[in-house]
Amino acid sequence: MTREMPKERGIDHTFNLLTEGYNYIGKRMSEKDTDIFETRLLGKKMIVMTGRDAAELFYDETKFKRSGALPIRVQKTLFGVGGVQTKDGQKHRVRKAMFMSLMTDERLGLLRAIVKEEWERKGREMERKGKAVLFDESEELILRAMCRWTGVPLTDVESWNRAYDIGAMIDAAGGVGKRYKVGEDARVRTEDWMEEVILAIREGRLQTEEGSAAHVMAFHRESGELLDLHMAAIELLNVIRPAVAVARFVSFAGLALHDFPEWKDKLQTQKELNNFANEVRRFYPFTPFLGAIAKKDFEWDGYEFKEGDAVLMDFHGVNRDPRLWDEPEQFNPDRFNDFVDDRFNFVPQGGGDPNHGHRCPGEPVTVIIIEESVRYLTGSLEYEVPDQDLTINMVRMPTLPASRFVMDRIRVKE
Ligand code: HEM
Ligand code: MYR
Repeated sequence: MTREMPKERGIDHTFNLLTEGYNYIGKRMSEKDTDIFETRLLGKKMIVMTGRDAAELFYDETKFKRSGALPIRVQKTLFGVGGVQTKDGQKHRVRKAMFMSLMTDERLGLLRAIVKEEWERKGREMERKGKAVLFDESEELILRAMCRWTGVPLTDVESWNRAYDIGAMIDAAGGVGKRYKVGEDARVRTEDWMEEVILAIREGRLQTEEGSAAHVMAFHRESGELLDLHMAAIELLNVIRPAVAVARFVSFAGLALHDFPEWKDKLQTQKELNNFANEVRRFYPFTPFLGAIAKKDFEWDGYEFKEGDAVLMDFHGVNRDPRLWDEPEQFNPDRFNDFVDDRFNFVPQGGGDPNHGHRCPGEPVTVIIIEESVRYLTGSLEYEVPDQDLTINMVRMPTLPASRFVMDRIRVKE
């Protein structure tokens, strides 16, 4: 027996999504007491799903594909047109393996050491300034660290502008008008930069370490052929850009230390630091949802899906689902002491297995950057948090504290 899917009435609800942001899906799920509903977004029928089981369904590659799922406006700002995010099947596997090969213990250990060094440099810089904005400083710091780690040359003269451009690409994903245009232009400039780097490596003008992302992207082959220059540039940027996006989590971590100061002294062990980083990824809003397209007709939980149906999976909702999390609205890193990860119940960067599906390959990079930032902020830096607007606008996607977390009277501890 099939059952009827709850429906949102009306011609189109894009306006509601844009004016309700992160709250749009959760509000309707609770109003309708459901894990699934049908609506119309951007003129198309859309099936919206939430919950752990829906996340598992979303990652079933026999049922869903990604090609055709990602709006071109998101590709032209955030992800790049035609990169790994849009591929399916064997093509995706081969491309994805290239990203996974960057994440060895040795390479990740190197990244941690680089991020630590960059924080020491940044601490002195912030001390000289006296007052600084954590979000902006983190974007620049992470870009420096990632350029060292990936083998991309970056001069002191360009680091702030490049970081600004990459930040604009991320920020534009959910923006319209000027915010979108600024991000689109920033992507064009940044892809040109990445193309120059790949070309210089291929022509032997730039030496890079084997195993570094720039080297891997420059020489990766598919069916015997090097990636075309533009695609290699997009994929190299698919390593650097999302790491810069971690600046959002770093400023949320700063906010957490401010709002829940009892944690400052509790972060002694590596495990405590790791729990804290994970709770920051769970608690604060980042990835709202992702889309996919049904590959065939099938039935799930009594509901009928038709080939070509577009679905939207609510990742934000899973991280705060009261069926999965005790008191989800409380910030409590200790919850990760006995948390059992089943790949679909904690999904700040997607779910499933990163080797096969589309789950983010960059979770270890993300966690390392958050951990080392929190270690530095709590262990090596003294600062005050002046009066400012720290509210998180839940309508804006992606969001961050309004003031971007201003710090004052900054001092490096002796
Ligand atoms: C994919 C989030 C950091 C590289 C994804 C996806 C999400 C995500 C939601 C899509 C999952 C899916 O399509 O099923 C984030 C967030 C980050 C972050 C919120 C931190 C702020 C990173 C880092 C890297 C990275 C640091 C690289 C070092 C990628 C790549 C993909 C991806 C290459 C595409 C994977 C694929 O399509 O197979 N990320 N990510 N991400 N992420 Fe991340
Ligand atoms: C990255 O740079 O790849 C990391 C961030 C990926 C998360 C996706 C967040 C999308 C936010 C806006 C989508 C709004 C579409 C209306």
